[in-house]
Amino acid sequence: MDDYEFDLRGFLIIRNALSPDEVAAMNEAYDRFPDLDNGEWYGNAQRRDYTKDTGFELHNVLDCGDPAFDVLIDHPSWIHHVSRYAGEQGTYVQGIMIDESIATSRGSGGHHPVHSGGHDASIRTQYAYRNGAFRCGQVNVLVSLRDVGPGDGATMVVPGSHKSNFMHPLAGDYARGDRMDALPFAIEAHTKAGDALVFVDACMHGAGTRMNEGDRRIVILRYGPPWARSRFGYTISDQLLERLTPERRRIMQPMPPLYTGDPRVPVDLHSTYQFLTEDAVDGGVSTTS
Ligand SMILES: O=C(O)CCC(=O)C(=O)O
Repeated sequence: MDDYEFDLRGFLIIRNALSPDEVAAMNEAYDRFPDLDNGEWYGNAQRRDYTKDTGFELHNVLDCGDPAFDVLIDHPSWIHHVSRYAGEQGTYVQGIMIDESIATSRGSGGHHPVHSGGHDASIRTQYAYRNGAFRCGQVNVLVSLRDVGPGDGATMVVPGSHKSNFMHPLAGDYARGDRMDALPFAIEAHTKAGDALVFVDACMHGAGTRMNEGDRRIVILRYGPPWARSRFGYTISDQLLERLTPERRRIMQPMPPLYTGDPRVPVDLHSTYQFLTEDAVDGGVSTTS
């Protein structure tokens, strides 16, 4: 059913993805965020609001220094979904990585203009299902830390738009800050604290205007094939890498250079990629087939 819904609509909602304790721990971590101006750093995370209306957006939050968020990296509620949809399964580049993680907090009047759509067809925004396998360029997981209902500025999606061949005629202008509240065919994704919205980035999305008082709190995780890289060039601190399990490190750390036999890449990292033979580790180029 999940595969059917994801293919049909481009998104699905996993209810109660986080436990109440996990939600509480992350809300406490939010409360510890310092007041930051745009561009300022908190550990290895940086406030970088997408637009003047999107609110407080702490990019690279997984590396802000607060371990409360570590559990998100490979959370059992969605790691199999993202691996299945964007993990290049069954190929020589099988794997998954997170290249962006953002803690957002948005107050009354805030919104996020609509963007993306299947018509773009860049590899990163691609949606594809071929020969029995999903080949998504990017899958987003948006985890709600507070209930998001009518008037709360919910994330909005245009169901099915990941397969669209045309740009939405009324998409407006992202840079101008056009709002998507009344965009035909767009719907709000209402969630409870702990729910996770999973969608292929190719599905048109954004967020409606928050009308209610208070702040919406969502953590955004962008998963993609392991060859992807951060657009903003954040590096991963030693502090984060040291405290992570090997499984979590593999998701956070970019794939090692392939086929180069680069002596700087530890052999145990090569061995995590099952397609590489001993020859490849030694500098050869052969792969298992
Ligand atoms: O803030 C939201 O709900 C939408 C976020 C969004 O559009 C994005 O992460 O690309």
